[in-house]
This record gives sequence, structure tokens and C-alpha cells, in this order.
Amino acid sequence: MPYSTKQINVTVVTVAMMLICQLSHAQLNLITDIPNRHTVSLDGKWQYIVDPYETGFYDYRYKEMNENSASAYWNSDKPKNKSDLKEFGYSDKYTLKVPGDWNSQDPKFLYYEGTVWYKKSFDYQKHNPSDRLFIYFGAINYRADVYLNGKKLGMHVGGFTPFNFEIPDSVLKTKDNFLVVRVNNERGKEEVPTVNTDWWNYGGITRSVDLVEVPKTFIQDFSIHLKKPEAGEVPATKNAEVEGWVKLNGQSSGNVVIDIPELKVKNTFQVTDSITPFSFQLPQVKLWSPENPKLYKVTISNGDDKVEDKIGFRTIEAFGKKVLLNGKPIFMRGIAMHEEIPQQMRRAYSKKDAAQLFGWAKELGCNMVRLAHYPYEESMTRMADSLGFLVWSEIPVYWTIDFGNHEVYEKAKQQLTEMITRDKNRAAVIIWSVGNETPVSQVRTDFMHNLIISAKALDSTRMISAALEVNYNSKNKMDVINDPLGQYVDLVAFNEYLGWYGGLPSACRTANWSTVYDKPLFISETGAGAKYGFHADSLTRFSEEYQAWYYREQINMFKRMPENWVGLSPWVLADFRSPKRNNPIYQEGWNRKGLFSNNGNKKEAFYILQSFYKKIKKKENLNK
Ligand code: GCB
Repeated sequence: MPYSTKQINVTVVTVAMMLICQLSHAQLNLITDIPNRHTVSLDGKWQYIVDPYETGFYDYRYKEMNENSASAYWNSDKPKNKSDLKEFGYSDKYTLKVPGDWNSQDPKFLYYEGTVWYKKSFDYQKHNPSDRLFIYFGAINYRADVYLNGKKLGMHVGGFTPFNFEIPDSVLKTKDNFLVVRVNNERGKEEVPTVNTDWWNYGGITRSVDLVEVPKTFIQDFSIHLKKPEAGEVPATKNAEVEGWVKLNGQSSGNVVIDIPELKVKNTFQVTDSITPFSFQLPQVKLWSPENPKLYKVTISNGDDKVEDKIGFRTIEAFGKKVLLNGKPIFMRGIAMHEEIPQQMRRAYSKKDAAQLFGWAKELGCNMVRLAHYPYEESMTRMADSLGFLVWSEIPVYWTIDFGNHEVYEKAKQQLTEMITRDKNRAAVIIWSVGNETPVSQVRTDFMHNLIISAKALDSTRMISAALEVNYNSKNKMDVINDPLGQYVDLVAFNEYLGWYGGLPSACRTANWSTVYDKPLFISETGAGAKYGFHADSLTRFSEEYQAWYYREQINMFKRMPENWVGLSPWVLADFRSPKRNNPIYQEGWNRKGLFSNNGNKKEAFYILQSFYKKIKKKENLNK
């Protein structure tokens, strides 16, 4: 059949996208699917040295020390003989738990921003002498310099995404390896995020550390998903089209075999290059959704390597005024959160922590979470897959990043790439967000637009969004979302605080929201602060009554939302630490907009949102 011009264009674009995608992935050496691989954990107690003056890194003229310098903190801390002078040392007197932020582990670290050296000794015997060994860090906030037995393995910046380095055979020892990581969490104008955020700057090796042993040629990464739907299409559950690719690291040869035992599907593809694209059909499939978060075991093998994952199959798209999950419109009953366990004033990092946060969201009646404002630990997105929560995942391009600076752009893009690389196989993740409340200007829009182009090139199957700002008080009582960034996103999302930052909650009675873009509209934030247990009349700021009133007025206002309104993720699940919140009576370093208090108690407003969500769900069930 002859191609129409439209078909040719589509083909050209698709091939170009695939090429860009292959290139972008080729640049990154991140190993994915870590929780399902054979790994040896380096978690536990690490010894540390606090080094605010960077004595372990620079010499007394403040020049970076050379690799062999005996005073460098990455080299042995043992004096050679009794006359040898050593002015540093690692000791069990000073230990920190990994994973974990340092701020919550010792009062002296509460406000600390600077360098801490972490040290761990380990023995390692490879299972197979020809195997390769990598060290994988779930995340370190913010900059990490990693040394093994005095040799630098590499450096990474970005506090919320994973990275790994290969350990050369020439460096690895079977006994008593001396692993040192210099961690620095100083804020910087040219960093992502920048100096100003409304959250705590938790430092440290905040996520797990693993050794990953793999064959000489191994499956580094893979992507598997239902084919992107034609506009508005309901995916077939019989003969559904699956596509993706497998990326090998090493000498690529042989075949890639993809096996989905439950569906009795097994396909073999010949490897032609380091990236092997594939497509095949599933004779039948139960689609993943919040109501039925069905996951299938998928194994992928090549030569001596085999990886396994649990995959949900679903489609997602912004289509006209709606968001379609599996071809049907959905309404997102969301909640925004921080990656924090407030009762312990610390970063969340474990499955148990994820279970607490999702447990709270479930009680509230949510089907969606906004993981603000940075990528969370992998157990969050994996648990969202198995519990059936839709996920908004974001990079910390927050407020006033240095938008005109190319290096800053590269840092943002790297974090975006690492986020998407790690989580692209999670059915739960439906939105990649490129940032939050960035001030309108041409350089800002270009910066964000380029991030969107990068995100689309890495993953064309999901929606891209960003939380935009609004201006209230428009004269005609119509608050219009017209940020020029709106033209590039799939989902127009905005943060709205009418009745907290703008006037009183009664201002909601006359407000009407709309957007100049013919796209689905989402409220990515709305909220008010209240100190749990503080009761007063509803006009009194920080009382539970004020917050409850705010939610009541907001919910009444929602009745007048336009038909392209597809959901909300109010701010915020629980009170969280912020150095910017200094009211000595009500805040004391806490942002109090939580529906749960810092001790995990429900505030009055919790029940108001919960009952709103119940009503929406009931109505949806009636309409089924
Ligand atoms: C916002 C920000 C969020 C803040 C919140 C607040 O718009 O996106 O990070 O914490 O407002 O509480 O003011």
C-alpha cells in the first residue's frame, strides 16, 4: 500500500525519536532493575569524618590533593610506623547508618551543610573471575566523590537519582577494600535544585549502596511497554502490541529472549547492536490500572545474563480535554508529598517508609500521588506499581534555577535522564514533571522546553508536565493559566493557593479557573497550614478550623471547574521540615500544610478531603 504523506512523516518522526532515544540511552551507563539483580549490600554502619574545611580534599594552599597524597582522606588512615604523622582517621567512635540522611542521626548534623567523608571496609570474592563488578548508589545528596583503595572511581552530582561506577580488577582486592565517599551537600546557585527550596537539605548517603556483579556482557537496561495508542484508542486486550528494547553492555552478540511465563509468551530477537529493539504481541493481557494493578513476571536473557522484572501493561495519554488510562478518562484523586518520615524528622528510604506514605494516601482515598519535588527512592515507584497508585515524578527544577546557564541545564537534563532511565518500566508512573513554579521568562521557557524535548526523546509513552504558577485577582473573576510553557506540556498543571496566599478562603466563592490551552487541566497544589491540635475560629491562621474551612471552600469552588479538569494533588500529605518556616508558635521549622501532622495525627481537613474523594469514587462507580 502506498504511504500517504502523513504516514511518511509519522514514520520519519518515529525513527528519529528511536534514534534519539537510543543515543540518549547509549550515553548513560546506569544499570537498571537493581532490586531484582543479585547484589551484595554495603548498607549498615559506615565510619565518617566531618570536614567543613575540606582538609581531606585540598592541601594547605587549597589545591586539590593528588591521588597518592598521604593526607588525602581517601588514602589509608593508618600511620606507617610510630613516627608517621596522621591527622585524620576513621573510627567506630564515629559512625553513620547507610542508607540515611546525616541530619537525623546526630544533633550536630541537624543544620549541617558541607562535607562528610564516609568509609566502609569490605571483602569481596567474585563468583566468576571473568565477571565485572559495579558499585551502585541509590542516591547521595548532593555531590559524591567515590574512591576505592586510593583510586578515584568517579564523581556524581544530583541528590535524588542513582549512579554506578565500574570497579576495575586492578583496584579490587579480595580482603579489606577501603571504600571512601566524600559527600557534600552545600547548596549552590548553579546547582539543581538551587540555593532556595522549601524543604530540608538532608545530606548524606541517603539511599542504599550495592555491589553488582555481572557477566562480561550483560543486560544493562531494557524498556518494555504497550505500544503508544493512536489518539484516543482503547488498547486491545487480545493481541496487544508490546514494544521496547534491550541494551547490552559488552560484546553484543547472540539473541535476546523475552519470556512472560504467565501469558505463555516467549520471543527471540537477534542482537544486531548494543541496543536491540523488539516488538511482539500478547495473545491476551489484563491491563494495569489502579483498580487492578496486575503485574506480569517478565524475564529477559542474553548469553550468560538474565534479568527479571514485574511489568504492568497499560496506556496513558492526554487526549483532547481528558487524560485517558487504557483509553478511558480518569480523574486523579491525588495528594502531593515529600520523601520524609515526619515522626522521625528524616528522609524516607525503605519499603517500610514507602508503606507508611502509601498507607496514608490510601486512607485519604487517593488513586494518585505527586512525588514532589525530586525523584523518590525506587521502592516508592515499585510499590505504586503493586498497590495501584498513579504517579507524578519530578526533577528538582524548582523556583529560580539559573536558567541561562548551560551547565545548569546539563545537570537538570542528567537528573531527568537518570529518573526516566530508572523508572521507565513502572506502569504506575504516568507523568514526568520537568519542574515546579518556574518564573516566566523566555530563557526559562527555552530551558524547560528543551527538557521536555529530552524527556519525550527518552520516553514518548508518557505525559510530560510541570507545575505552573498562577496570578490571582484577575479583574474579570477568571483566573487564566496562560504560562507560555503550557504550549509544550501534555498536561497543564498549576499550583493554586487561593485563600492561603491570596486572601481568605471565601475568595474561592467567586473564582473561576481556566486555561488558554486546549488540554487537560490539573491542580498540582492547593493547601493551607494548620498546627495539629490548635483550635480556634476559622478565621484564625494555623488553626485546624482555618485549614478545614479552606478545604471546604476549595471543594465548593471545584464544582465550577471547567470540563477539562482532570484531577488534583493538594499540598500536602504530611507536615514536613523546612528551614523557611519560622513562626515560633505554629511552625518551628515545619511546613504545616500537612493533612497528617508531624506525629502522624489526622487534622480536620483530612476528613474533608477524604469525604470529597469518597463522593467522587462513588459517582464514578455509579457511572460504570
Ligand atoms: C508551593 C511549592 C511547595 C511549597 C508550597 C508552600 O507552591 O511548590 O514546594 O512547599 O508552595 O507550602 O508554600
